[in-house]
Amino acid sequence: MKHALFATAVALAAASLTAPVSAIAQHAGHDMGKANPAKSEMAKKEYKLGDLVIRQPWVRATPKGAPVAGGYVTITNTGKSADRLTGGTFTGAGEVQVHEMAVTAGIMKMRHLDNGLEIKPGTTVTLKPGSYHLMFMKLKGGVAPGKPVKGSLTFEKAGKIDLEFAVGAIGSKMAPGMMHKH
Ligand SMILES: [Cu+2]
Repeated sequence: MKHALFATAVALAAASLTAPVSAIAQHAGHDMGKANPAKSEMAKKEYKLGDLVIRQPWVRATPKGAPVAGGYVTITNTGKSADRLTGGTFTGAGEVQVHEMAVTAGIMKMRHLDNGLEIKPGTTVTLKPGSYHLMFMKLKGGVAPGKPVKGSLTFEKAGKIDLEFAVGAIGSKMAPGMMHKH
């Protein structure tokens, strides 16, 4: 995954030497522009909590009034023992759950992980669209594109950390500011 993203970045960088900027923007997909708020509005990208490194929390914007939204983040456990992501908070949401999404017999299903998501020592777990995710529920008014939204994550051992979720475009597959894979 990382490798593929890197290759895309290199390809884009190479293309920028010869192609007009508009062609590159088009290649990158129009979602990117929308998903990429002004730099000053970008949320902080890395947080540390005990042995955990928490990177790039983001939330996918929703249509107005949507009751749920998906939240995503990358967590690395640099410690010697496992921890679990059990939940968190999100401004405007009544409840935050940890979900798993998986295809079973050709059907995409979401499952609430009652006991949270294990982060084994020495591993990195990425919550992303189509996979593990945070489900922000009972939303008051959905999630508007634009400014980062305050929230928190809770871990069984490491405890709680306050952070900000950058807001990605409706339907976007990647965190705002990241390259798209083709
Ligand atoms: Cu879900």
